[in-house]
Amino acid sequence: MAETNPIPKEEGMDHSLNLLREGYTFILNRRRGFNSNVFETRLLGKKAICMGGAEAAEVFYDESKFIRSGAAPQRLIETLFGQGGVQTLDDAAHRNRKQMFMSVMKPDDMQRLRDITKKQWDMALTKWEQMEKVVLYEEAQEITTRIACEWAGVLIAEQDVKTLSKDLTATFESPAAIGPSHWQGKHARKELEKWLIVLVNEIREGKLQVPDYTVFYKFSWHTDLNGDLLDPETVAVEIINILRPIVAISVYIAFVGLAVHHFPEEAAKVQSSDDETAQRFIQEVRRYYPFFPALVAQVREDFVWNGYEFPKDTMTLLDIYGTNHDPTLWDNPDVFNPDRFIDWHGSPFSFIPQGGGDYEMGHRCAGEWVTIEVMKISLDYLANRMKFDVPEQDLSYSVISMPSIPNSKLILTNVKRKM
Ligand code: HEM
Ligand code: MYR
Repeated sequence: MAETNPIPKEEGMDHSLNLLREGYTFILNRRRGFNSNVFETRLLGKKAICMGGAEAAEVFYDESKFIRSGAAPQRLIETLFGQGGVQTLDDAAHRNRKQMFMSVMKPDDMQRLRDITKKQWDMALTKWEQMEKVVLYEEAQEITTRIACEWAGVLIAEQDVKTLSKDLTATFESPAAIGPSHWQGKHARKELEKWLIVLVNEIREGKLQVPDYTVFYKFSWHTDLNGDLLDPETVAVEIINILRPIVAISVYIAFVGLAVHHFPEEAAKVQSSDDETAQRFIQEVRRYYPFFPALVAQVREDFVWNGYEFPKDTMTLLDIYGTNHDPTLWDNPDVFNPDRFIDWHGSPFSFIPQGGGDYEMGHRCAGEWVTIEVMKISLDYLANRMKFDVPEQDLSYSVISMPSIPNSKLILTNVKRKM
């Protein structure tokens, strides 16, 4: 039997309030305090192991050690994930479902996405030229709602775009909120599921026709390990797992706008014709700004790692923000420097804004390529295809509220297309 040491432990009954007070920095603060990448605390009334760094991420993604079913807190399921969604599955059931997601992420799908995204940005820019002020985060929610629906094959009437956009936004703004904002997210999810269940039934009854390459078609006709269609509730949950995160890219679009404004010399390096400069800028936005704070899993069976005992069923959190700001992995992690990605030789576990490891086998974000494509086009518009002023406003963003969004939501004035 390997020798074991106790995991450094934070004393006290429960630290959920500290998590709310410290937000993205909760795990990193304690990793520094204990001088350890692993520590134990209590969250949501339960013992929790928290860890961060590339080695910890690799263990976290080892399927023989951690499972996802039963791991996510109810408030996350009721807003962000949905009941029975891919995030909560393990093993063969997870792989079957994940394959459904990856089947809509092929090169042709990415080309369609790029075309739709450019069209939507062009239309938005034409509209913005007529507006006195543009609130970028809010406008981006509408752009991404339109992109999401068109790309996924979910038809939506013009007059419903705003409501849909607000409902999808509520599902990712509300998981960590308390009171009315949290209830709004739960309510929005229920409404979205009701709407989509009707549409899925209509497709299956032949009352609705959609192209066979779309998310809507493929998910509606996907079969599980037994060869059965998914129940309409689950299809609705999984279509929302496409629509919601595409709208969540609006948070990153606001941060791209902020980065273009705060780091003009870096933005000047980004040329429309040069994909690599855009790619580096986008990677640095995803590393530098806070978005997804941490992942949750549960220990599958007792195991020992680095001399620490992980008892079966223990809730375990992986520090996403802190791994992307880990000084042992990144030089000057708090400096915005896209050039760090020139000849970058990181592992799939050191740069993890959207999770780590493998797409098909593990839980790594199915939409990472979608996110990067939409962000690159958004960057091209913000850095190369338009001019605007950024009037006096509160551009700060909190590392406490999750998700973090610039306080002013980024107001632009005098928007003009660059010829
Ligand atoms: C999973 C982040 C956009 C679809 C994840 C995970 C993270 C993440 C951290 C969890 C990885 C894990 O559990 O190990 C983000 C961020 C996004 C984004 C920050 C920026 C907006 C997208 C987009 C889509 C998408 C655009 C779809 C078009 C998914 C799905 C999963 C997932 C389906 C579950 C994968 C699984 O459990 O196997 N995402 N994501 N995400 N994401 Fe994203
Ligand atoms: C998505 O919609 O799937 C992508 C973006 C979601 C960001 C949500 C950020 C707040 C979530 C708090 C989770 C706390 C986990 C311990």
